[in-house]
Amino acid sequence: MLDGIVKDVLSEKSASSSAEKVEAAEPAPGDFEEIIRNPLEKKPGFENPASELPPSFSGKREVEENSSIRISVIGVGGAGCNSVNRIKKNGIKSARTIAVNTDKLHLGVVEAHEKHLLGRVVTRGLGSGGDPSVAAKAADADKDSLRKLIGENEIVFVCAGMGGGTGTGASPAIAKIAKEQGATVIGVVTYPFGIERSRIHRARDGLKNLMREADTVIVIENDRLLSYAPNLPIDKAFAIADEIASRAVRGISDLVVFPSLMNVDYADVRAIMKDGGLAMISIGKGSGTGAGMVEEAVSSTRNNPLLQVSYEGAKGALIHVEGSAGLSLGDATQICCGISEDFHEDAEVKMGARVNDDLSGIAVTAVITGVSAPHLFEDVPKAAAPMEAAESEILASIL
Ligand SMILES: Nc1nc2c(ncn2[C@@H]2O[C@H](COP(=O)(O)OP(=O)(O)OP(=O)(O)O)[C@@H](O)[C@H]2O)c(=O)[nH]1
Ligand SMILES: [Mg+2]
Repeated sequence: MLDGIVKDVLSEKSASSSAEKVEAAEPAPGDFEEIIRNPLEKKPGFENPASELPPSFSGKREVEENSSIRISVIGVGGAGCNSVNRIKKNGIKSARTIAVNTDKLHLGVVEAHEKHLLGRVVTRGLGSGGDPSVAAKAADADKDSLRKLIGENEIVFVCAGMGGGTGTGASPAIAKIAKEQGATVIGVVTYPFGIERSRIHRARDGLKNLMREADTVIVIENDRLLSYAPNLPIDKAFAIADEIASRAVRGISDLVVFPSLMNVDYADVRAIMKDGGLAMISIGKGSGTGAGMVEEAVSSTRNNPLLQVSYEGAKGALIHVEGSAGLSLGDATQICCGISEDFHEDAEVKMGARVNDDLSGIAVTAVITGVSAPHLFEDVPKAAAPMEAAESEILASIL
């Protein structure tokens, strides 16, 4: 099945510029394979003049009015802003979106409730030149305006791609400010492809810094995406990573803000995400009914983690089960038990269940905290094997 999807993907027109990248369309709800297939359909560009953006958090119009839970999603750098763009275009109602970048051009083409050009005096809107220390200086110079921009929140998501300059260097400072102002801070970051070489070093340091400031950091390994679809063009792989980040954020955010069949409240999310450390996300699906559907949902969720980890010892999980009107609490509970069977005995596992009539089966989104992935922090071997042609092509399109 995957082969057919990859073929579909490769026959699509490829996007290479950042401006094109941000226009990748959002997929319909469904399983991981659908996420791979759907980001490829292009939508016309959008226009979002600054004058239409809400002036402040209190001025936000699209966020659910009854909610007393304030959630902000901050995209930092190119990848982070692309994720936020997707989250905003997917129509999030439970959170405010903020795009932050040192690159004025890219900021101009992304959609968000609010935008901030980072370190205007340091970088003059021209980007960080791939240097995290420049981005850290830019964040430091903008400390006061960032404090105002971020404001007080219950939950703040900080989205970024680790390995470049801006997201890697500025995310920790932004996470720190959000936390100082009272939020539970959840990082959602991608880890570069193995072939991005020097970026791996930067990513490793950036991830360590971010983990120091955020409560939980969800990592999506780009190499894992390619292991599901090895020949995927790079822009499609990024569109998929952005969609997965979008699902993680929207899943958690909607769970807290909107009532559902089985509710998860802010205290639940805080209990799991507070000091959650390294986390991973996995997406699964189930079709049919009864035991067969439960088994499929459990195995497809456990078998497609986007971070190479062992589940043993995992210390928490937030599992969101969505299904059509036939979804029973019994089935949802069994799915949850199956996914978490070998977690640490004191693991805190919370389940949310929601009826979604747009779905024909069951869709599962699981965020699992307290996992360990030592390979992310190991030194990258200096004498690497010669690059394959396909690898060089990927590298050329990233740099
Ligand atoms: N999810 C996602 N990841 C991306 C995208 N573009 C690049 N990446 C990954 O994110 C890493 C950082 O790239 P960017 O976000 O473009 O870098 P930046 O933070 O803007 O940093 P500078 O441009 O160097 O200031 C790259 O090494 C890639 O692994 C994207 O569109 N989506
Ligand atoms: Mg950039």
